Amino acid sequence: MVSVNDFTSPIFPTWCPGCGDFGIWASIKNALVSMDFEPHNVMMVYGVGCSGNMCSFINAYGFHGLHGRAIPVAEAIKIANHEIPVIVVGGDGDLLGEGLSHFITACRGNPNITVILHDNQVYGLTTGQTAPTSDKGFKSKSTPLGVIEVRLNPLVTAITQGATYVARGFAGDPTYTTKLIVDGIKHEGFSFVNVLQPCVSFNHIHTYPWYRERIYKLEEGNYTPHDSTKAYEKAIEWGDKIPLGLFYEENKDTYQDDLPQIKPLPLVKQNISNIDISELYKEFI
Ligand SMILES: Cc1ncc(C[n+]2csc(CCOP(=O)(O)OP(=O)(O)O)c2C)c(N)n1
Ligand code: SF4
Ligand SMILES: [Mg+2]
Repeated sequence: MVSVNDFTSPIFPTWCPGCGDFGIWASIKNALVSMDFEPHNVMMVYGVGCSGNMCSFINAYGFHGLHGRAIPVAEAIKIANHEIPVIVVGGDGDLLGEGLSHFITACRGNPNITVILHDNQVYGLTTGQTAPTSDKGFKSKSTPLGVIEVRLNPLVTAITQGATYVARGFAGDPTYTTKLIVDGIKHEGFSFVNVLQPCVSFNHIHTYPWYRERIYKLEEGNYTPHDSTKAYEKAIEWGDKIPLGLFYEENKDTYQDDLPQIKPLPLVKQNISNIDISELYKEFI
């Protein structure tokens, strides 16, 4: 039996005390344990940021690449071996700024991977610049007079671009976030879990108490997550009331399902010892 300790690396996190990343860290480890995965059969891919630094704090296979490029790496890993779970961890700057086109492409393609987004509405690691999810008017080092653009809504983007599992958790409620992550990993297709994450150092508006006064769970009402129009209506709710939970889910073929080359066996298990590339090689000499 695996335990949380199996997924905990010897390096204690360097995050600021009280950072919401601790709650997401706990949620991810609890999810992996509850699904009975082992560190050697899970693949984690990280963006660059405070969020991505989790690469050093989780004991599992990990890839810490370039800012904004975690999703294409994860998709390639899934194509190479579609038998292992592939999980992306990244920030709002990483996944929705530098990496936005990859995020949209993944929503459209439905690769069977899970993306967990630390939504703190700032660039934490680089000490507090505006992120795509910052509210209009948010003052930061990079926008001292306030952000001019309207906020990018990650849930709306995911729902309207075809993502097949779209959920929102809160870093201050790791038990609930764990459940959303587990269900996301179980989902066959692209699963997206946006996690509201207080950044105690650089976002003094969206604090734990600010969220606690506003959040409620979708399942407490009469909500079913299979209608994209209703999901959109819930996804734009932001202010006095902020919904958490599963906004949308649907089943359709995954990117991997549409690749005949990997149908019989994962790519990594295919025998390549008697493939003759000499004819192909001649084209390059
Ligand atoms: C190509 C590139 N551009 C910019 C940077 C600098 N950089 C490092 S982390 C970061 C932003 C991190 O913000 P976010 O993705 O929201 O993660 P957080 O730290 O908030 O978890 C930036 C701009 C970089 N490393 N690489
Ligand atoms: S800067 Fe913000 S996001 Fe980064 S570790 Fe500190 S509190 Fe967390
Ligand atoms: Mg951020």
